[in-house]
Amino acid sequence: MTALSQVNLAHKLSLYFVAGTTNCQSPESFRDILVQAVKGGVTTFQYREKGANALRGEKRLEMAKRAKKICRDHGVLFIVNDDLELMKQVDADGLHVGQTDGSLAFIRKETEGKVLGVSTHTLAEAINAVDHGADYIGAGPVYATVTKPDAQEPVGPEFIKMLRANGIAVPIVGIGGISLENTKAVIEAGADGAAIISAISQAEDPKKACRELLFDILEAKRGL
Ligand code: TZP
Ligand code: MG
Repeated sequence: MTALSQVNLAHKLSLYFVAGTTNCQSPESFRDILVQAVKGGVTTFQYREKGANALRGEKRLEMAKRAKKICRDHGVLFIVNDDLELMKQVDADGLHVGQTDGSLAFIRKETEGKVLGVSTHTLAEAINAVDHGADYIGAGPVYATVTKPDAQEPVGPEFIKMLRANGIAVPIVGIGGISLENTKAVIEAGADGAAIISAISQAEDPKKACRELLFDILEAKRGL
């Protein structure tokens, strides 16, 4: 990735909404919330379909296509979680994987020309992700979260500061328990963006929540 495209990616990751239908009341409300979120200023969206009632097969493919269209219509980067085949089928902008989603060397090869994000919880994982060509890394959970039942211990914003101090230069998004209460602290610690599920998907007014989150994120990025 060139220096210029890395700068663009860092900007594009500013307000990073993550969701699937199971984070919303129904598939219909998922679509509705995604539309509200992109109207509210989300810059990246990750389609993450997880859990017992997650859509599978054709339904999942159809929903991914719809989500991609909503994103494209609003200039929002569209990333698929975990599922390399789905990423290819819908020609998403990129893929996001965790530490147990397969060989990074293989995944990097299969995602050539796409944005690749990797979740990390330790410095060693972050270095390994960068060495394998990750375009950005997810760092977290920053704060305690109830959204991911198997989430590890929170690392706090200090973790992001530590990654920067140790030379991790690729764009970083913080994830886990991020809300209006703490989003500035995540950016001030050195993150380029905040990845959020519940503070958007469970918000009374997702569009307003996104506007407020983005305002705080951009202010923190400008050092205000
Ligand atoms: N990875 C680490 S924490 C988390 C994921 C997917 C869940 C984030 O959800 P929320 O609701 O924004 O805490
Ligand atoms: Mg995963």
